[in-house]
Amino acid sequence: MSEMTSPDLGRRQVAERLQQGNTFLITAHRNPDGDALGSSIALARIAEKMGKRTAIVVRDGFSKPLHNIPGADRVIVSDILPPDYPNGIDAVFTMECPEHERTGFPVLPGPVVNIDHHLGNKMYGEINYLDLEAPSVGEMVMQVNDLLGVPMDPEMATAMYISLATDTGFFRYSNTTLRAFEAAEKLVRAGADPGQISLWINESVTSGSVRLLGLCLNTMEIVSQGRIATIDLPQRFFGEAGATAEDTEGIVNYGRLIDGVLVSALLKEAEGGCRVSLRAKPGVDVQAVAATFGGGGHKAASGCFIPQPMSEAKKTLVGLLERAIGR
Ligand SMILES: [Mn+2]
Repeated sequence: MSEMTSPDLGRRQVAERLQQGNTFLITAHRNPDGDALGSSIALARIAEKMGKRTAIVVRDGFSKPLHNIPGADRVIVSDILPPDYPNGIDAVFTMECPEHERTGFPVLPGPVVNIDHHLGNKMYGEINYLDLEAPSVGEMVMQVNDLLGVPMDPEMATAMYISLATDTGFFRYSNTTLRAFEAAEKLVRAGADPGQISLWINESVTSGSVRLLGLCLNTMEIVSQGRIATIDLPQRFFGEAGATAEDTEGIVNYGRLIDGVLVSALLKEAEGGCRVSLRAKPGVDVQAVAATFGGGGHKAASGCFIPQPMSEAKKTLVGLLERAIGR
């Protein structure tokens, strides 16, 4: 639990735990994205190739494109952990969760293996493999596998590639480092197909999600001398668009497309307040803003819940964002 824990030590400990245990539970953060799912599926596949038993359980459903990840059909979406939990489980892997609460499950203390690349991770695991430089958690899993030497197959490589591609915005964001390209090279060599994966992820959304995007874009406001874009998603839009909760992926990014906009915020109406997604251009830290409401994420991509009605929450949020931007 020491703050001195280096990624190298964490990686070794994760590899050892996979070798020593037999039955593993893998979970990830609520509203799982491409990295949460890609890293979970890749880890399960590695463990299974080692002859271990695994189950992947996440709290919320996910967007249609992510169902194209080979192995997505084995991800269990459930409000509860398996009935035998924690009996007979040698480790619970929490993928991409800065706090164990982020899983949405009552994860008990004990053999928790925390694998993450988020700033502000609480180091709550028995093993904490935290690598802030990692382009994605799936890339961290790839590095664990490099230690284990399990032969990479195309399915495993595809899950890891999807984690890498989605977390780097398909190799556009500032985490698109040399390390990200080095990982991509390995994964393509192992059978990941970038063109096919892009079709699966970028061009396989539901019609409802595009209609929902249209409704949301019409609400966009650009404030604070063009530096902040806000987008509203009231509950009624779901019915009007024929969309589901899984269809909101990526809407927040549209504000950031605009020249001069430094932060884009999506405010989703929810029970007792709004769920907020924040995306920033380099130089602005939205993680700090999300943290004031108990949320978190990365400097460039964070989320939180504001217990206020939409219009009020927007005012509060814009005030804090203006301070984060400065001037
Ligand atoms: Mn990630």
